[in-house]
Order: sequence, then structure tokens, then C-alpha cells
Amino acid sequence: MIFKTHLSIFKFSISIFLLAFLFILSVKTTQADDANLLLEKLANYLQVSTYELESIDTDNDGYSDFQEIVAGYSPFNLQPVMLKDSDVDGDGLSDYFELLFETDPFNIDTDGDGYNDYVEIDYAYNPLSPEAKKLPQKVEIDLKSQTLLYYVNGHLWQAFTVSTGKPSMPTPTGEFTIVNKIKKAWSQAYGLWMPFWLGLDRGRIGIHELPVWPNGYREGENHLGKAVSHGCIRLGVGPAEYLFNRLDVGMKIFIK
Ligand SMILES: [Ca+2]
Ligand SMILES: [Ca+2]
Ligand SMILES: [Ca+2]
Ligand SMILES: [Ca+2]
Repeated sequence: MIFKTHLSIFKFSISIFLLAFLFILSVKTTQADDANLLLEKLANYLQVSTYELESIDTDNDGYSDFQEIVAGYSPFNLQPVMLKDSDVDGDGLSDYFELLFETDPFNIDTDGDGYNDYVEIDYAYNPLSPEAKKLPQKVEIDLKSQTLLYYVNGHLWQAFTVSTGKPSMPTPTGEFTIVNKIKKAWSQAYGLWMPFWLGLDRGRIGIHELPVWPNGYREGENHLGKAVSHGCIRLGVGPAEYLFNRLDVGMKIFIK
């Protein structure tokens, strides 16, 4: 019996160890995938092979472009600044996103159309074309983590905390389409204002700013991150207007 207990504790420890190992492995793989993509983008920008990045030192700091990317540093910045924190041309777009979107990290307006790289991507316009071409946008709402993820051209661009339906009035899941936009919508059912309303095609729900009662009282920001709404997806002051100005009628919204 004692032997059996020991054996099961041993088996349990082994499985915990294996799980931890697999977790570390998956985190490492994700980082490596990210680094591989960035190396490919950098090689493409410099018009060299990824192999050659080991002998190139763009910013002349003594570390090769390859070493810097793998360690998460900007190969364009003489100072030891992380890729995601470095913005060598000062256009608002980090060196990390310059690589991902294939814009020029040393030029604030890669396509020379008068709009800087950051602004173009933020409004989902192609920063590589002087014509007003749009990039694909995608919105995903994750009920479990209470977050809204906004992707531009397949890259995660913004993440906002939301408040979705309470357990008795859950937010439905699936694929939805934006059917209307109203800057200040009135809810007849609940007697409150829903600023920056983006109406969805099913379930009588929408995405909107924290509601405001007729006496001017606004629901507290502390409700964000908690499932307390009547089914709608509530956003904080700022993020709601941001999305309202960037998403159009007809766009798909994925809720899971
Ligand atoms: Ca370097
Ligand atoms: Ca930049
Ligand atoms: Ca740039
Ligand atoms: Ca531009």
C-alpha cells in the first residue's frame, strides 16, 4: 500500500514535470517562430539571405543583426533598446512593427503619400502604397479573458479589456457582421445611452462604450474585465471611440 502511494506520487510528479516541460517548450517555440519571421522580414528589407544576417551589423554596436533579433533587440538602434520599444525614425511605429509590416524603419513615410507609417497602419491603410488601399482588419472577442483583439493585416495591433454578458444574459458566440453605427445610441429596453454603438446582426447586441444613464452617471471602468452586461460588449472610454472610427458596416466580428 505504502509502496503504491509512493508510486502514484512519483507518477504524479513525473506528469507535473512533463507538463511544465511541454509548457516551456511551447513558449520557446512561439518565441522562435516570432524570431524566424522577423529574421525573414529583416533579410527581405536588407535584400540579403537570412544566413548573411550573422555577419551584418546595421547599427554598428558590435552585435550582428542576427544576434539582436534572436535576443529581441533592435538591429537599427545603437543603444540596447528592445525591438518593440525602439522607434529609430520617430514615426510612432516601433521597429518591431516596421519589420512586420515591411515599412522602412528609417523613413517616417515609406510610400511618400504624406501620411506617416503609424497613422496608415492605425487606420488600416497600406503604408506601402500611395493609393488609399485598405489592409484586412479582424476583430476577435474572447469571452473567457474578457478581451477584444484588433488585428491589422493579420498582426495583433491593439487589445482592449471588455465587459460582456453576465451568466444569466450571456453574449452569444460565433461569427457576426456589423450592421449599423450610431454615435450615441439609446437603449429603449434599459433606459440608457450606449455611446459609439456598433450593432451586430444577431442577438440584439452591439459593441459600445460603458453605458451612461440619463442623469449623466456612467458605469464605472472597474466593470471592465467582468462579465456584467446584458449581452452587449462594453468597452472603456477611448477604446470604444477608437474602434468606432476604424470599423465599418459589413465587417465581421468573431466572438468565442
Ligand atoms: Ca547591431
Ligand atoms: Ca518607426
Ligand atoms: Ca517608418
Ligand atoms: Ca505613407
